[in-house]
Amino acid sequence: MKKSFLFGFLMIFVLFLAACTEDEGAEAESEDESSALDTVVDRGTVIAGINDTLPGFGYVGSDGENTGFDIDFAKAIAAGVLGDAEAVEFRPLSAQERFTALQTGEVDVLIRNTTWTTNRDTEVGLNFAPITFYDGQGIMVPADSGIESLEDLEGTRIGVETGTTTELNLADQMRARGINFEAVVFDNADAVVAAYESGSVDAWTTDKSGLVSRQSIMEDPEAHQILSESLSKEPLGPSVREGDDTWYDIVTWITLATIQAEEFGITSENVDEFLENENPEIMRLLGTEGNLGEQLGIPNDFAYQVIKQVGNYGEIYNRHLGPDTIFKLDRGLNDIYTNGGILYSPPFR
Ligand SMILES: N[C@@H](CCC(=O)N[C@@H](CS)C(=O)NCC(=O)O)C(=O)O
Repeated sequence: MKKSFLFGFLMIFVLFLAACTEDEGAEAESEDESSALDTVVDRGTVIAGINDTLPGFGYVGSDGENTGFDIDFAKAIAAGVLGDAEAVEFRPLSAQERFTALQTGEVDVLIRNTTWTTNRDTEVGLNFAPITFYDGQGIMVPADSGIESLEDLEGTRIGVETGTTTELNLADQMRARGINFEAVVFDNADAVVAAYESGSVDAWTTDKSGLVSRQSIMEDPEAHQILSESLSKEPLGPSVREGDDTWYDIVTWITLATIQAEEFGITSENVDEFLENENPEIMRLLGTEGNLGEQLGIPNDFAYQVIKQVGNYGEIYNRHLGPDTIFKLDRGLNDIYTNGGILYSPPFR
């Protein structure tokens, strides 16, 4: 009697558990249903939140087109998902606007010198794809100011943009070193730089990439110097809305495809020859064997399209920041791990 009661109770419990599991499955499905992937495919374009004030990273070129390192990663997503690197709509966003634009669905992806931090990953509701640029915060001062270190900034006014990690790091670092200064806060990069160039602030600070970039369009670039000290780690990369695993995986693996292609020596120039290659790892990457693209929900040749239309990581880097550009930025950490950097793709399998 007791046994059958126990059995009956267990059965009800098991059914209850199954119902719960089904509910979770349904929830996961409905999350998938609202994936940015469907929106992007229906619309026929990717909407990318970008910067249009940072030469080399995200800028409007002389032809009126958005161009730069970050812009190419947005194009890579369009190439991988839609087979057309030009199928991107660019939405320029200031530091303050960027997270709301992603949260509200105004943009599908944010690719705009944005630092991966805990708070952005949690409370702000973002998910970060792999880091595309390892950076650090720096400070720019007039070359003839005599300022050589952070300690020399005692009693100065320093310009900084609101809504950035820059603002927070500056406060942290100066407090930790007991340096008194006045932070003068602006809500866009042009305003900070204008204040600095007019002399109403003594120095200004942002990611070193941002300093180098903006220096290139200053009236007299030689008249300024970037202090050698770094105030922080600024790992920059694409981000998407939390809760959309499908889209997150797509943006992640498209970004990684550029890194893996560079490691394999596959470029936009030679990728067609690699279609005949019989190395299984290369075949899986290019989609000539296996179905990794289909597993992601995008065409199987996604990596081929990314490499062919946009290039591998090194090509993207060199096109905008490398030795043939005004920036001539050393690869440093932003090199493949086999070449002294820390770019490393998990396996395509
Ligand atoms: N990486 C930092 C800073 C990014 C940032 O937004 N920097 C400013 C200063 S250069 C910028 O790009 N502003 C562009 C603009 O306001 O147009 C972060 O994610 O908070």
